[in-house]
Amino acid sequence: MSYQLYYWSGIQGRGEFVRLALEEAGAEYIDITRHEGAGMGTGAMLEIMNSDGSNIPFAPPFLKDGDLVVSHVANILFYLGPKLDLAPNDEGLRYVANGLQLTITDFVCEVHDTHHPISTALYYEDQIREAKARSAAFIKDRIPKYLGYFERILQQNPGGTKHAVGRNMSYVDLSLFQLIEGLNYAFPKAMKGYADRYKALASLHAAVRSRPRISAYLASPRRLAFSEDGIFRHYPELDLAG
Ligand SMILES: N[C@@H](CCC(=O)N[C@@H](CS)C(=O)NCC(=O)O)C(=O)O
Repeated sequence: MSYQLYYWSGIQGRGEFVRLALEEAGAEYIDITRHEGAGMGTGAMLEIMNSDGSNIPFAPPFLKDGDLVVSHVANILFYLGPKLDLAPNDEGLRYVANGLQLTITDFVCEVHDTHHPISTALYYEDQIREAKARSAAFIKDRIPKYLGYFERILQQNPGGTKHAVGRNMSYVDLSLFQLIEGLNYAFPKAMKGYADRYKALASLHAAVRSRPRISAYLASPRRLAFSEDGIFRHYPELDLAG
């Protein structure tokens, strides 16, 4: 039976981290809100979130596998990783992978806060002054701290510098690819020359991009373009040289 992915339609958003894993594995899945009909569409997603069940997600993305509903990107990938052969075999390393993914979750949250530093209930246009201040600090301190950390993780991986954890590709590598893609889109000035500063990360990004299933996915209509409705948004006034 195919996995059911629930996420806001029309954007990559946080759902993309899950999508990349499903695509790399060639897994059967349905992006529920991108389809119409019985049990499909945004209505079906909201129905689950508003239902009387005891396991209802606070926010998308969430995944349904049969009757099981799994929410939060890192938790979904922790669940899917072994099933899709995108997690280390070693149990201890699976927790390492989860720790890295949770760090990615934190980073994504900070990316979101560059354009919505005050409230998600307000428009970007109503918080531009704060967004500029937040983005300047993000570019100066947070991008180098997070990318420096992930670079060290790759450089110091006993399994080799090609992967974040273990000897093989995992969902963490796919998520790091998406992070770099998103940052390049949102902050091209800040990211200029990043490949010289973060060599292992840049190699990982190129390697993931050229994987057959990923490159086919990126060229397909399933891969939506980045936009100013998603997590990674390009507002030129927020982008500064790093
Ligand atoms: N920690 C969650 C965050 C989920 C999340 O913030 N989802 C957003 C869309 S990307 C949302 O719909 N949030 C609704 C809200 O916070 O009220 C994850 O990593 O999946």
